[in-house]
Amino acid sequence: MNYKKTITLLLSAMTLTVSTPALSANAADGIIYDQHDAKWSEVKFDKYSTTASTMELSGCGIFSFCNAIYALNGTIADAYEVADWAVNIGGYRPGAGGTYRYPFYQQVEEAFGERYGFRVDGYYTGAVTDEVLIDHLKNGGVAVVNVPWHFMTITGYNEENETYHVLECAVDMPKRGLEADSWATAETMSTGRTEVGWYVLLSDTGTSDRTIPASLDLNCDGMVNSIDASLITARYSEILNDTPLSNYGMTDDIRNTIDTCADIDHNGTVTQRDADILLRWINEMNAAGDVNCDSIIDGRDATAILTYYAFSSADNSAAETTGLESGINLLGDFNSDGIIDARDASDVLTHYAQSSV
Ligand SMILES: [Ca+2]
Ligand SMILES: [Ca+2]
Ligand SMILES: [Ca+2]
Ligand SMILES: [Ca+2]
Repeated sequence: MNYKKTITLLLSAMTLTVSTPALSANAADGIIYDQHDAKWSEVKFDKYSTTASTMELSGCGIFSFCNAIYALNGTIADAYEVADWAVNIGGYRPGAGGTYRYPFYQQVEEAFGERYGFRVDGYYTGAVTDEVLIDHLKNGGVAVVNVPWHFMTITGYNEENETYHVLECAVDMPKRGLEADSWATAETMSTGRTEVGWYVLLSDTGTSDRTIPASLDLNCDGMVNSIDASLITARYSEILNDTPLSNYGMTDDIRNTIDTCADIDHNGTVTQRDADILLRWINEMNAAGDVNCDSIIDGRDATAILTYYAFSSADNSAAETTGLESGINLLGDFNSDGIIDARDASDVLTHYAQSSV
């Protein structure tokens, strides 16, 4: 049992009273589509108008819908495909009024509901303070809302301070004053450019395909885990700084794979957002304790947790110890006490010993 030997050695090498800061999972609830991403200035549909017909200028209804689906259940709706469909049914008329909410929401469930795992629970002319909207948000639903000349997404309601979690797909648009992802008061969402006058309720049906694509095993080691996400981050950094990196075993083959397979949010380029989406999926689709995501909770996971803990306890900030750091962050708190430490490693081992008898 090499693992047990490793664990014993590591355990004896460290002081268990040193505690690491509590690590909590990243909510990663943010937007999936920013209509100001460069790609969307080049995607246009000329069926209704040949001017101002790009998705950058008129795609807010499409992007807000796609952002709502991602917030709802982590599924990435392909904004181009949705737009193309909506253009054909008259639900999206770029340059001629943008999204036509009624044809769009009367038909979108039939077209995409099963694949993206949602249903339309009705649409209403009304205000953000409507009980039906607040109840829906409290029950885990999301909403696309219409404000003057624009659509946005609301994904949550905080009863304590009566604020709404709002996703703005037109990032860096100061005239509405909201970030991509923010909490806003009922007053804000009832005033001026952010006054909600109509909303549609969307609920999760659990039918979307939530398998992580095998093509995201970027380093071809048979597992899609946080090392693959870290490779995306490293590649983004390479592109940004025009400097090659050797982190996480980066090679030219892996670079090519990332460039062709890792644009998860379909915005035309590999960025940190793609890595963040993969991390959200890793978090949601693997069991706590299975930090390397090979569907077995065993000594490998315990070793990774312990190695990470040993280095972080020693305050070794250069600790790129296992390559699985972000996965350990998300999945390493096996005993759910809010801290990732040697007890998790030990409990993983106990669990493994019991389940492998
Ligand atoms: Ca991999
Ligand atoms: Ca991307
Ligand atoms: Ca494992
Ligand atoms: Ca723990």
